[in-house]
Amino acid sequence: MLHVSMNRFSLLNVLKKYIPLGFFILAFFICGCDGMKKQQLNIFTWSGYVSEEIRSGFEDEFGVNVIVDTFGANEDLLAKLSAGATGYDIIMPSDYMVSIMIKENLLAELNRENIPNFQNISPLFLGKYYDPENRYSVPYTFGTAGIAYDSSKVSSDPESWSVLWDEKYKNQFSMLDDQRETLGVAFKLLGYSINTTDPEQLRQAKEKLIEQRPIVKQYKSEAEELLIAGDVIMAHCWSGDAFRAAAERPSIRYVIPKEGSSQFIDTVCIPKSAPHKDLAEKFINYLLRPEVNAKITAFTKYGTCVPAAKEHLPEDLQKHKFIYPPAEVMESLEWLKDQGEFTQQYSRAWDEIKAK
Ligand code: SPD
Repeated sequence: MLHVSMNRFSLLNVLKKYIPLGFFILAFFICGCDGMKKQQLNIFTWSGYVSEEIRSGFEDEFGVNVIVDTFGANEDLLAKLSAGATGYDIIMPSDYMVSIMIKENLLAELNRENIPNFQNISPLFLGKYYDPENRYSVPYTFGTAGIAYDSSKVSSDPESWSVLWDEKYKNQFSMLDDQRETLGVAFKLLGYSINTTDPEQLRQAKEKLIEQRPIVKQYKSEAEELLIAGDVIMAHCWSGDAFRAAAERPSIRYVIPKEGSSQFIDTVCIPKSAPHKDLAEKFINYLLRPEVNAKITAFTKYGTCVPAAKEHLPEDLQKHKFIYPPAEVMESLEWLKDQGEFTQQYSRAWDEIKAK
């Protein structure tokens, strides 16, 4: 009996001692876990643009989670942000879309003090028309649009955009699912600027693409997937994606047709609505480290805007012709520009083409 009551006594003492600790642990799990939860960086970018190595490298070093979501055209990115999407910390619009987003008040100003590696960027890629003081954007990569083709299946090397109207290739090629780029092909074929705002020239380009519609296998921005799978033997394609496809299928070549084409700089920006702006600036600074930036080029196969990154790249990637076309080809390239109100007319024409 005595033994039992002593046990009760000591049990009571134990409870008195540990109940407050139990409450503390419970409270910690209920209230504290949120504070302990890893921060999350949400990236909205082009497919094939942020590798697993870049993603996990940042996660491990900064103790955060990184989520990557993708889009296939600048207009899709704009539509999502304009519709009120607020979760993204990092977005990657191209040149002309940066100027549209600045006008629409969708971008946050970058605090350069948090991005000391900004100094690693070549001045060649700074101060461009779309963001003259780079207050909102840093360059990520650069490239061109052209035709990727499987040289083992396409009888002669394409020289002109007109090959994409050749009935012989019916259902064997794809076009970019991108209104400015694809209208740009028709403008160039007709001898116009890709930035024309002449309604008659736009009408002709629209008719040209409507005429082409029945022989197009697919409109797809991720053309490298179709080329690698052998679903198409030719594709209107961006240079890095053609390069990635060629790495998998060595018979794939890339050409910029004689009529000329578009060139672009894709950038890194922070939306005004970003939930984690500080973390986003850390990420931008990380991307601008030469050794990290070299990994971007090695993965995306687009050009680097950080000259010191080249020291970390194999010689082939430092001067490959897919990335660095010869001077005479460069002269035939145009930058897509924000054409203000006329953009609606491009969109209307594009919708009509796609609806056919
Ligand atoms: N797979 C990555 C594709 C990136 C293409 N950016 C193109 C911009 C065109 N204006």
